[in-house]
Amino acid sequence: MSYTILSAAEAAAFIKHGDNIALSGFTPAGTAKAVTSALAQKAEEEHLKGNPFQVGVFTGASTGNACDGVLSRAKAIRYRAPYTTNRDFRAAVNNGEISYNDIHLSQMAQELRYGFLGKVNFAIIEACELTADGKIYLTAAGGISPTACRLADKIIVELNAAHSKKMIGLHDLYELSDPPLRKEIPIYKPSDRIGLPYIQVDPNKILGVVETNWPDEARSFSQPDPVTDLIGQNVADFLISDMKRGIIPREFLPIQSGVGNIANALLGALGRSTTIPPFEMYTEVLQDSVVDLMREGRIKFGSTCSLTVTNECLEGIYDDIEFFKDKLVLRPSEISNNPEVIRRLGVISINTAIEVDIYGNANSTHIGGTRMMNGIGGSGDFTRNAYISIFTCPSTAKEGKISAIVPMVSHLDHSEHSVNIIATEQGVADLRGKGPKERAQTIIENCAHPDYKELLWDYVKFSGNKKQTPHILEASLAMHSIFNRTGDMRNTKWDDFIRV
Ligand code: 0RQ
Repeated sequence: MSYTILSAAEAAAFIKHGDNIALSGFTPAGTAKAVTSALAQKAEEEHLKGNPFQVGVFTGASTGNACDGVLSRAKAIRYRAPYTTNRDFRAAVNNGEISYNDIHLSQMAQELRYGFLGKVNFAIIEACELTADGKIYLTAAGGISPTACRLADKIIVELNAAHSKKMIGLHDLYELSDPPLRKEIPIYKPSDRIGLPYIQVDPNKILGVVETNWPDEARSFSQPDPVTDLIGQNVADFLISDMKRGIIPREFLPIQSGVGNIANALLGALGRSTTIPPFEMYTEVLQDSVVDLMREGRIKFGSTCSLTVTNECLEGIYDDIEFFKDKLVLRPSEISNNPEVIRRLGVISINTAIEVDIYGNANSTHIGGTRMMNGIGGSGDFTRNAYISIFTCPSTAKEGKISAIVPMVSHLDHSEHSVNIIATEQGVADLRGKGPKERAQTIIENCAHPDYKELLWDYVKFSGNKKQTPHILEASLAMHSIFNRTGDMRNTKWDDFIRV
C-alpha cells in the first residue's frame, strides 16, 4: 500500500489534548523529532487561545531538545516516563509542573503492555525505511518501539533521510509475551540474535509518513579531567586484579557502562590493558570510545539498545558497515536491560552515583534528596542483576563543598544489598563479603575525600558498635542540612546534632 505523506504539523494536528504518545529512540539516538517539535508549536498556539493542551509522553529513555526540550518549554507535557536528561524538563519537574514517573528502563515496555500507564494513542517512530507491507526499519535505537507500535491506535512514521539505510540489519527486535505465557529469553551470549530486523505492523495502522532529514542530537561531553581519568583507572585496575585472582574468568565477562567521561576513561584503560583479553559489551548505551575499541580489536562485540554516538562516529559506522554488521546488535530496552539475561551472562555493571553512604547505599537520581537530576535509567536493571556491580563518583562535588560519601543517602536508588564496589578518584572499596560496619570502614578509608574523613570517622564513632547498621538518626542527614544552611558540608559539627 502507499502511505499518506504528511507535514510534521499535519501529523501533530491529529494529536489531541489528553492523548498519550509513545516514541522511538533511547537517549537522543533514534528519537522522533519533527512531530514532537510541531506538537510543541501546536501546544503553544492552543495555550495562546486559552485552551488546555498537554499530552503524556512515553519513551525508551532520554530524548533530545526536539522532544523533551521543546515540549517542556511549551508546557505540553502532563506526564512523562521513564528517563530524561533535559535541563528544561528537569526545571519543569522540580517546579512541580510535570508528573514524572522514574521507571526502570527494562520495565517501561511491559508496564505499557500491563496497562499500568494508560492507553497509547499514537506511536511516533523514526525509521530509515518503511515497506508497503508495513515493515518498519528503525534508526539508531531499539527503545520501546515494538511495544509502542503494537499498542498504539495509530502510528506516525518519521522517515529520516539523515539515517542511512545501511542501518537495516543491525536491529534484533523481539517482544516478550506477558505472564502467565512468558518464556525464557534465549540469549546465551551477547551476540545471539533472537528476533527480526524490523517491526511488522498492519499498514492500515500507519496514519502517515513525515519525511525528514534531521540528524540525531548527539550529546557533547565535557572534556576529560584528572578526576574522571583517575576513577576510570581505579576501576580498570580493580577489574584486572579480580581477573588475576580468578574471580572474573580468564575470557572475561561482558561489560555494561553508562555514558560520559568516567565510562570513556574506564574503557580506555581496559582497552590498554595487556591482561584483559578482547571483551564484549552487553549494555544499553554505546558511545564513541566503544566504537574506537572495536576498530582496534579490543572490543569483540557490542550488544546495546542505542548508538549514543556523535554523528561523525555514526557516519563512520555506516561507511564501515561491512566491518560492524557482525559486531553490533541493537535491541529493545526490555531485552538490552533484561534482568534474566544480565544475570545469565554475568554482566559487570558500572554506573554513576550522585552520593553513596557509608553502608553502601547509592543515590543516583536526587540532588539533596528532593530535586530530580535525570532518573534511574538502566542503572537499577544492571546493578541488581550484575555479576559485579560497581558505582563510581568523584569523592566531592561543588568544589569540595559537598562530600559524595555521606552517613546516610538523602534518597535511595540502589541498596546495600545490590552494590558490590564503590570507586572514587581516592580509591576502591570492595564491599563483597562484608557486614555493614566493615563496609563503613572500607568506604571511608578508600573512597572519602581527606577533607571529610575525620567527620565521617567521628560519625561512625558516635554511632557506636552495637547495632547491625549503627546510625544516630537525628544526625544522619546533618551534613546535607548543614550544606543547605551554610553552603558547605565541611561546617558540620556533630555536637550540634549528637549529645556527646
Ligand atoms: O551539577 O550540573 O550543576 O554541574 O550533579 O554531576 O559529576 O557532572 O556527573 O554528569 O556523570 O552525572 C548520577 C547524575 C551523574 C548520572 C549522574 C551535581 C554536580 C553536577 C552532575 P551541575 P557530574 P554526571 C546509563 C545508566 C543515573 C542513570 C544511570 C545519572 C551534576 O550518571 O543520571 O546511571 N545516572 N544510567 O555538581 C549535589 C551531590 C552531587 C551533586 C554531583 N552529592 N550533591 N550535587 N552533583 N554529586 C544511561 C542510561 O540509563 C540511559
